[in-house]
Amino acid sequence: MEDVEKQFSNSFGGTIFKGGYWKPGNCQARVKMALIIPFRDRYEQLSIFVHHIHPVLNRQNLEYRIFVIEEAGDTRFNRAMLFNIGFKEALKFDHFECFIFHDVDLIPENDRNEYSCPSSPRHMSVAVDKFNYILPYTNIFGGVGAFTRQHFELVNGFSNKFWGWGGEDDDLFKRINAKGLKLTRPSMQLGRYTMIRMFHKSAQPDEQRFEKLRDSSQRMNHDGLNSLKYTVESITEHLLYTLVTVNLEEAF
Ligand code: BGN
Repeated sequence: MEDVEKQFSNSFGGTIFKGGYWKPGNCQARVKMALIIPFRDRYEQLSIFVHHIHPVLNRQNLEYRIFVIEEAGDTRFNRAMLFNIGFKEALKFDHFECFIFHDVDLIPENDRNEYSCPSSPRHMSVAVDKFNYILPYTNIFGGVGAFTRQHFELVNGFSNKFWGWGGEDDDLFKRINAKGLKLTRPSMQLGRYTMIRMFHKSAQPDEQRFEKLRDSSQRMNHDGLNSLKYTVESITEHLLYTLVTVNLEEAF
């Protein structure tokens, strides 16, 4: 990470970045975007990610800040809750209108896959090398997704009830449908991603995810942004990202 930081302070004349914030110098960006990354113990991937993503976002002339939301303690990983927290904490920093929810291990291959928010929610990582650049199933919403602030609030964010791997993105897909929103996608040429693969132990699957998915639509109005509970341990503005470390309490 230190090497990556050095490289950015040189190549951009030290003008950008504190907390991973940037805005174009020669034009006014239409909206402010918050890029939210759920995180725990994946520093190698994070340094590769920020190394690649900043230049892409700069070339797209976006005004943005990168938030890394780190789950402290030994509670099971809750990707969805970390996204919800990122949404809330980002709004304490600035009036973001656009939110991109991003896994740390996905690198966009095509600069023209826009990191902005279209008029309906967007699944951006449609062609990932790990899945041989095809959609593994039609309703998949994993990897990278974009929402306007208004739409994310409308679906009450993600469910907070998925602990461990799997299902939370499928649940979000159901929320979008239940509110009559339509999921959009870039073409398979634009939405290409490389997954940074490392030898980490993967998270244990949430064994109850199938049952939880069955009552998605009944839960959505009381399980999400409006029932989110967490405590912030620290907020640190690193050069290339804002790190928000939080404690969660496992509850079902
Ligand atoms: C699916 C997972 C998603 C994940 C994709 C891609 C579930 C729920 C039971 C059907 N869904 O199987 O969360 O994004 O794989 O890895 O496990």
